[in-house]
Amino acid sequence: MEKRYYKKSLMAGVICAMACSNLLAQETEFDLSSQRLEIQQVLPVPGKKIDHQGIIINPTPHKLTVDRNNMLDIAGGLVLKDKQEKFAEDLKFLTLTKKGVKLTIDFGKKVALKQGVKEISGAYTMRIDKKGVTIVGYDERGAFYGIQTLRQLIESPIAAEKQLPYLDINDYPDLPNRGVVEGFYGTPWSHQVRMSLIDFYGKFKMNTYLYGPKDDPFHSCPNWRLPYPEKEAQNIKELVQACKRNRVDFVWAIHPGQDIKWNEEDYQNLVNKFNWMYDLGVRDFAIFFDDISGEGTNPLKQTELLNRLTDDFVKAKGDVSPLTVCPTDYSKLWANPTPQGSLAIYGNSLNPDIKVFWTGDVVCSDLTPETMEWINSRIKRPAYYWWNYPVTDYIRNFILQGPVYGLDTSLTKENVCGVVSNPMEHGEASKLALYGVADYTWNIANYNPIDSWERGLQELTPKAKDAYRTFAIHSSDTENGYRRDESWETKTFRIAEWNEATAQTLKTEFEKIEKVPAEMEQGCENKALLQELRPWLTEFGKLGTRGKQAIELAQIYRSGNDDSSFWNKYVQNLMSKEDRKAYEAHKSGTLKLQPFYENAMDDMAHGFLKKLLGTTPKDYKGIGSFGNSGTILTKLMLDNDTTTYYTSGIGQKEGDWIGVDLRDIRDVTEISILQGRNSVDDVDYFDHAILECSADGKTWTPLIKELNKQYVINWKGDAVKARYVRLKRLESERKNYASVRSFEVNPLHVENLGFKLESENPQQVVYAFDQNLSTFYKVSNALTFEVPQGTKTYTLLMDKLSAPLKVKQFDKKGELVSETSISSPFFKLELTNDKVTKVTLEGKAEIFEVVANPQ
Ligand code: LOG
Repeated sequence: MEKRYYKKSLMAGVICAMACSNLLAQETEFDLSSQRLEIQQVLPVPGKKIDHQGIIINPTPHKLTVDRNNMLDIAGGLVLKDKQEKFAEDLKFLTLTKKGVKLTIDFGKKVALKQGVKEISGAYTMRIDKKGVTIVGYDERGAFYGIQTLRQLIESPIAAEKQLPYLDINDYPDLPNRGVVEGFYGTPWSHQVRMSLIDFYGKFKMNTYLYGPKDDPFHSCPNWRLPYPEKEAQNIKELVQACKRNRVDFVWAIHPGQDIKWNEEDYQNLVNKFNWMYDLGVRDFAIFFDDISGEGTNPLKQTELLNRLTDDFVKAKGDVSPLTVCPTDYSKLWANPTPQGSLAIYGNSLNPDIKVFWTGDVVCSDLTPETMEWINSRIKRPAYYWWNYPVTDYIRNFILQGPVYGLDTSLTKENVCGVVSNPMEHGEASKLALYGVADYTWNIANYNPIDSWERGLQELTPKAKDAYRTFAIHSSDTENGYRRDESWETKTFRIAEWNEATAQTLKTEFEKIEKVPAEMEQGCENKALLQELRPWLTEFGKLGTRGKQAIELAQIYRSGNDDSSFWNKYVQNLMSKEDRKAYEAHKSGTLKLQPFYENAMDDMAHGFLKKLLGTTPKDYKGIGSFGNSGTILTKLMLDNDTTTYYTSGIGQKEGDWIGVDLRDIRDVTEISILQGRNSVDDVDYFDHAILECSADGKTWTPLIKELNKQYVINWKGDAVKARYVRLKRLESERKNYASVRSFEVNPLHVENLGFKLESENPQQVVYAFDQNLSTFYKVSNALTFEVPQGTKTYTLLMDKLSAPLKVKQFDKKGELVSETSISSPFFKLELTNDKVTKVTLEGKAEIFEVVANPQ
């Protein structure tokens, strides 16, 4: 199901507001000078890399004391004393022998008490000394976690020679519920990926896997009432078994709300389904009421159902755990805050054993004490945090590989009863984030985002860590969603701020990026991970190449003495329509790298044309009041392509505006704007607006005082001196994004050119003469233009030519004066004599500009 549109129809404004959390800081009066920069507000990632001195254990243990002077030699194997005979299957990573060093494993309240193990499920101690290795768990799960710690210790660099240092660990989880909710829209995980992930949860001490993929029809509509077909049922059985092996609770969730009837029949349907699932081995259940509309949203009915199921199903079975629920009001964004609201109803009437999900202030948001206080006071219990990260179902062209951060480190289980991450449909590529989530939920106060991420990279790609790290650091941001920091070690710049050392460093980084795809193919042993990453790696490599070439090009540009070579290399390094499509489908580097490339190319094009013209070219820049108004995204309304558009990416509000900066004060006589993503029924536009202009960016003159529900805006009038033109929102109820397909000021018309033209496309031909290199005209057969008096030469700036182009010069009588054939995209055409009155270009070409010169 396509996420965004689904949401739009069901819950207006949900998605539009979900991205707002970090960006709403843009309230203040807009500073036009800051529009020159990429304005990207993201919080930096906290923490730093630590030297673990050869011992890598994730999640970070609470108490660990090491005596490096004494080592236990395990090269000869270990003699197992598994006091309760539970762990034979969990020790395959060890060599077990009949004689040698002892490994004692035990658990239970009594022995735990003696060893000082915390009275918490999952707590354990591990001691290594001359007597051997001793693991004591508070419960079976605790002992299992002790074994995971031992395994990681043995895999750590310190144990390379099969020697373990003497040590003492006393460890326990901070939160009782830690793990993953497979709760995204899109292709559910494959069975294989699920099995691999379940082992991953066990290894890193996560104890919960909630099964609830939105696009599993037997979890949600239309088939929630039906049993799983045989194959799927068998798979679920296997998942339950895999979870058991890994001491993970397999929680099967149902999503019945879109068509549930609050009657006895549907109650029975639900119980029947739960019974079928019970028969497959499921002992933990959840009901999700998120993203629904209609009758199903009724909180009284929801709580009634949950309470009845608790009594008649959960308790009656005896071996089923308390239920978990995701309420319809799962985020503060639209939750009714009053004592009559659904959350208060939950608080007052829902069985206190039932865990209640919460996604925070918006759908994808940080976990803060404030948001927990807000929800907990209403539902009267510590909520269960559903963290919508690294989920990408609302930005499927991204693959999020950045650090796990935005989770407050002062929280305890009194504030939040658990945290589950909702990952990407790319299960293997989600492991990097899950490694961090495992760390945070286990040891909150000591959570160090950067360090955890560095360890995660090493864990996932031990033989290609550097390559994976390079990809990951530049593949963290969402561009238009839950913003994440990206490329934080990289400094980019504008061509005008050139500094040789910075340029060299950036070039080296691009060269590194170029090599990443091959290095990952070589060194990434997890082929399933590689397969998920591959389309992004391919695009990432190309970004490296064009970034590097942009810097090489800048060197020619700055030397200023080889126009032909500059232009040839410039067009070589332009992204074609196909390149853009491919990049758009698998994006990375959106925070710094691609903007560097775009800005560098545009700035050089502008400067180059300025030199050729001797005056400022007529291209202009997009500006506005939104967080992304200063970014390359505004180019989409200036690209002469009405199928692409700039979008604010956050909800509009009073006073918002979108406009252009003409770079110089000009006589403005005509403006054409296409608002919205279409001109028929789109919601992403200003439905009440004013069109105005300004010379200084401070005093604004209205051109059209009031526009009501107008997608197409045209203004013509007496010349007004202005540098800025904008469309500003007036009072309105609307909270959608704002989008603009096209924003043209003083569009050039053939009749105003001052010379005659013969062309195949009179609408477009002006783009070859508009003193603007961001537009071009495509010649399919021929273009003829009249030579104005005094012109001596022309410079033709074209895209790469697929075949030679003929240039013919004619005199007044139409006689051919000369003919040349050209194959370079840069051509200086000298007119043969002053009798030449017409030039014809014959062939196929994309002409960015025809520059006429008097010399
Ligand atoms: C859905 C979830 C989806 C996520 C991110 C919850 C509770 N439900 O807005 O299935 O993956 O957003 O797009 C959601 O978050 N609703």
